[in-house]
Amino acid sequence: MLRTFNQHDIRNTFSLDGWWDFVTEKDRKQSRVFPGRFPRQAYIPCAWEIIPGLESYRGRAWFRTRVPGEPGTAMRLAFGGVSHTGRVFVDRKEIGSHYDAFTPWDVLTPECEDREYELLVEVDNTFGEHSALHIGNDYYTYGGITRPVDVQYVPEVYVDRMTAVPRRKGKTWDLEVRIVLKNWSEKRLTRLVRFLLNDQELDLGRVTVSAGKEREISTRLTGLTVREWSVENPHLHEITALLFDRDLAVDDLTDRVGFREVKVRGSKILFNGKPVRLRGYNRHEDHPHYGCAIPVESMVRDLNMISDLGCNFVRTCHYPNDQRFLDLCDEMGFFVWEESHARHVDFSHPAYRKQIEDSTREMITRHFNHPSIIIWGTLNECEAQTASGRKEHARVLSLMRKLDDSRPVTFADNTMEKNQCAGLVDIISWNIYTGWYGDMRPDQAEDRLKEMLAWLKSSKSKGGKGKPVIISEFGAGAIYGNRNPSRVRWTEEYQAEILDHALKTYLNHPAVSGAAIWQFADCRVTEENQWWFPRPRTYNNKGTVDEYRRPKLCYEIVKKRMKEARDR
Ligand code: ADA
Repeated sequence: MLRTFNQHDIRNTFSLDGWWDFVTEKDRKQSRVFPGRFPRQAYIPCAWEIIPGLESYRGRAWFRTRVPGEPGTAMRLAFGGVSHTGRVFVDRKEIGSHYDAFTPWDVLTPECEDREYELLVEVDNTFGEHSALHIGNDYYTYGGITRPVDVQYVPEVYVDRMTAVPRRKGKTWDLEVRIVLKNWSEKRLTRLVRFLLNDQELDLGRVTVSAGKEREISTRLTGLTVREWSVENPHLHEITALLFDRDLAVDDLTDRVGFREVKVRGSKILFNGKPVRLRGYNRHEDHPHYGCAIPVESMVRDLNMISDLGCNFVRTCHYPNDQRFLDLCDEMGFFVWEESHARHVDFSHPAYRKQIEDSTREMITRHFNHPSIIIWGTLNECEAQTASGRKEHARVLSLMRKLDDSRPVTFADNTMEKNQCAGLVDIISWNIYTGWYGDMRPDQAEDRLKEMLAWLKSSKSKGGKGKPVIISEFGAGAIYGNRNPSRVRWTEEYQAEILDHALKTYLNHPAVSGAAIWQFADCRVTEENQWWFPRPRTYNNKGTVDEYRRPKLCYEIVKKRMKEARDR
């Protein structure tokens, strides 16, 4: 399933997760366009790197299954994520493709017949001129159909998506709702639309959608007295859009909302009107048993550990996450900073502009309703120190605000005093590695913070003054099991020392609204980008736990400092 809850009672859907035929390009014998033989199978969702012999395979591969058609409907294939490019063929006819592993997408086969269809997906995880966001990086780009796949049978006019914005009005709430209908037929059709919130049902009237087009309708519920969402009490409300053709209910879409509001006021981040302090982690979607295709049970394990560590916050570095992870954050009560897919990307790459726009638009459009998401981020450690870089940051940040005016936006910066973009964001976010990078000692975390706060207050920050500050990354590397009283680099002792100084500084400083440790678990990196300093084991070893989630020495220190801050 694409989500942790059922989204359709009327629409006929089922999961395509499970065994698919599988062949890599290098295993293919024939040179015909489509593979004829599939020597093995893969269990979807899967990263092919978990298949012995393919641990480091970077190339193309094909997946095949069969899906039955349902007469009078269109077959909508909904992918949670394919890494990193998928091309979909139904009966050997290409019906769509998508770049970027980290956002959901779908393709449609109209006018289904009562028979079986062959579904082929060509997957590509190569780097090059075609890929600006998936590049050699300090995380690994896996290959495969790495998130769940559903097949859905949709009528001529169906509900494509729905967004709901809660607006706090004193003691009551308004809910701004937008519903987008799509018409795949060649006829102009009219349907009756109804909207449900809990037991309240609203008739939104008759809506006409032109052939092959989409149509947005909106409504606003006012004066609602509802249970709010918070990390302590993560109460969720179901919302449903219903479509009727005359008296017959023909389609539906259910999602969930949490009544909460996040705003920036002066140097504070306000959550439901009160200042909030974020304490938590950067977390990659990475595990040696699954690659990036992490099963929901393993996500729960990670979040249980992050909660055990006394944290309330997760940054989905550096890309949109699997929606089931976001559902869990909604259900368990975590604040989330979700970001569009970019780390150290090259703004001059020919494919960059379209790909970052698509990643940002798809992330916000499809992940809009998660109450846990309180911050949208983008462009991690990109070119923020030049005039052209500032223009690009302004472009992406304004796209985010256009898509959603209800959440603050930011980017994690490491250009520090050279940053030209502090005036563009709602929240200032710094990646600071005192004691690990540069020549400052671990006990100089406060000195370095003071330097940066002084810069922020000065005119040199070009409009950054007075904004909330999050320390979006800090930490150090340690190889699990490497214990040595010498406390040299890569020992667990040195990592713990750096984290202890950093946490005592960042969790208690009145000018800091949030702190996210880099990082929760060790993660695999790509061999291709080891030029500037080789990562031991070809892993980023800054996890508080290693890749198997085995706690390092710093675990108990982090837990102590986080809980002190929580209970203050
Ligand atoms: C940067 C970057 C992270 C990671 C980190 C590190 O801050 O944002 O993705 O590479 O450095 O481990 O050095």
